[in-house]
Amino acid sequence: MKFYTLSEHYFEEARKSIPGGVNSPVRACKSVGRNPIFVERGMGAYIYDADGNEYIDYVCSWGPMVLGHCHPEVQGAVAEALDGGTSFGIPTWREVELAEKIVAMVPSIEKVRLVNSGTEATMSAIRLARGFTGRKKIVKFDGCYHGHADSFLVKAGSGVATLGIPGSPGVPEEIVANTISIPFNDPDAVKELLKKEARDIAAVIVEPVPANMGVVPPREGFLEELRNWTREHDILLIFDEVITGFRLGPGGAQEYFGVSPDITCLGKIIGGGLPVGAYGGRAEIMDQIAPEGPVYQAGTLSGNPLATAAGLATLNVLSRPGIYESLEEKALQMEEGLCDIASKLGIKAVVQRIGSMMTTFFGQQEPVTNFDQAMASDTEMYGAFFRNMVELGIWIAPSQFEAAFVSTAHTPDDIEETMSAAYTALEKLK
Ligand code: KE4
Repeated sequence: MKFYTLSEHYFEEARKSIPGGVNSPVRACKSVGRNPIFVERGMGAYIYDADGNEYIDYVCSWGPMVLGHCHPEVQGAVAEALDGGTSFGIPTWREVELAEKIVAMVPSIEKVRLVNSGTEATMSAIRLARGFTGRKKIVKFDGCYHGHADSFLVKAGSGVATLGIPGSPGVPEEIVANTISIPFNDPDAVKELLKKEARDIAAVIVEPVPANMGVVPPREGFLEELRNWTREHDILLIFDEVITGFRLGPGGAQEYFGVSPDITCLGKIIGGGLPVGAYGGRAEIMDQIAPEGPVYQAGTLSGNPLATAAGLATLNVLSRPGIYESLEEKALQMEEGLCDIASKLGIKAVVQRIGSMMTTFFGQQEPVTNFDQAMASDTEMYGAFFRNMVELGIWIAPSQFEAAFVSTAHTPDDIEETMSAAYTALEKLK
């Protein structure tokens, strides 16, 4: 039996000075019916809460910790950078090294601008697209989440879906009037829209593998069609690879599917756990960004010495042979284990995985291909599963509409232990 005395006390205190006691809504665990734990530290695939409880971690900070916690090369790189200072607001060579690494790994990127978060990357990317095309409208897909910039809070996924907030107060309708959201995986909806509005559309932004309504893989050919139709109408295609970047492989989803966007947004893994976002693309587009061009974007801590050190160390490790094959093997072991348990216990659930990210949708028997279907999942069951797994020492995403991530630090034994916990957790729900 676990105790959460300190976590409970910390949460009570936190709510007195931080809205909801958290600095990002989904951490509050509201949708899964329990209060959050407060983490003290992490090591490898494990995290430890304030009361000393140990968990195998599949949230991995929502994706960044693809090498697990306290990877020696990342820690060492940050420690070394720390000796030289924390921020200058003056160019440093390591920013160029990280930029060059991103250019080398991501097929469609010739130039890249570093920022501090995924939200900054996506909001800058749509400003750039509007500046480059002279058009106003942006197209997104229901259930995709691109961060919390005003333009994106329309039928968004992640915390917006988790908390069931239709959009968000404070976002003027004039802003969202320029954002069109249509169903994912629906070629007819795309064709229909482009027929009517193509000339006013600056960009289509998409998570090439949505992971913010749970993991919903693109239908065969959907991304290719999106690429062809946008190119046909001189509309920029933006891949939001904040999650899939360096997660699905060195070149992310665009390499995995062989589809080349005009602009790519990155985050999470490229900071190795420290705050880094980035957006990049062809030089002719990126050279529109100040001070080279007229589209303004800036940031005090962009390219921060510690964050770029952590990011560069992470990408260097990920560039080594065998890394993604090993991630694939362990993630497959987890997917097969979960499917096996659900069928043994006769539980309605669908496991959807690409690479080392996956979601178990409860109450589903057919593949989940879009947001409406995802929203029909049994979130009550997910919450009960989450609570049982916490008691059994396994930390998964506190939301049905997120992904579980496997890191290089997870071992086959960790996965095995997780599967026996999942069996116990689900058996209790029968
Ligand atoms: P950040 O601003 O949170 O760094 O990134 C925004 C973002 C952009 N694009 C995609 C595809 C994303 O998934 C995100 C952020 N992801 C969520 C979880 N899926 C962050 C977790 C949270 O909000 O606390």
